[in-house]
Amino acid sequence: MRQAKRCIDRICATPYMAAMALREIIILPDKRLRLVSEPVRKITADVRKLVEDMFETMYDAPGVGLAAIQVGMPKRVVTIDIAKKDEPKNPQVFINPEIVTASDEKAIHEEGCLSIPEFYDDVERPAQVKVKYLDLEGQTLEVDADGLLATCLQHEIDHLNGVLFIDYLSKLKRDRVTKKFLKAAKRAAAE
Ligand code: K1U
Ligand code: ZN
Repeated sequence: MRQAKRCIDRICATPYMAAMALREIIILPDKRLRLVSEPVRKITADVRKLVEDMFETMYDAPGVGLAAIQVGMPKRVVTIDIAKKDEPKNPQVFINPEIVTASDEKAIHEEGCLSIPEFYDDVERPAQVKVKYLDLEGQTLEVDADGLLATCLQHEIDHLNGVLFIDYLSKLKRDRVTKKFLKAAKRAAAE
């Protein structure tokens, strides 16, 4: 009897509960990181599931941002949460984000990338950006960003265009990092 009840519960729950899932983050030198992602044409259940999974993957990593291509999906979808540890979570979704304006003023921030683990370096970018995007309801919104949000938005929009933060570093540094990750990938493949 107990067994039968469990089965009924499971059948009832299945259609409504698409559990969030961790997705694998792709790592340098995976060539997919150089793809230009496609715009989202319609916000479908698949897009909503992708966003949920991206948040779970980003929080688990942990990271403050994630672009869909980092989980192997070449779609123009970005998740960000720059809330500090002692602040409530502030999950933000940016679909088809575009930089509308960028300030002449520049700012230097240390950046990291979940696709280039344990490597950090300073990058100079516009200090303020205005970004136009769609939310999950398909509404067009704009945000004026500065500080970490401006840096993070620019880093994630770069991912949508196949650009990595190491592209802003000297050729010497970029080659050194790329070689290190190439070696690690070869070692992993040989195991
Ligand atoms: O896109 C990514 O690879 C995520 C990346 C975003 C980012 C960080 C810093 C500057 C620009 C863009 C990360 O989240 S790296 C990890 C990280 O910065 C972090 C991890 C835990 C707590 C706080 C920050
Ligand atoms: Zn990154």
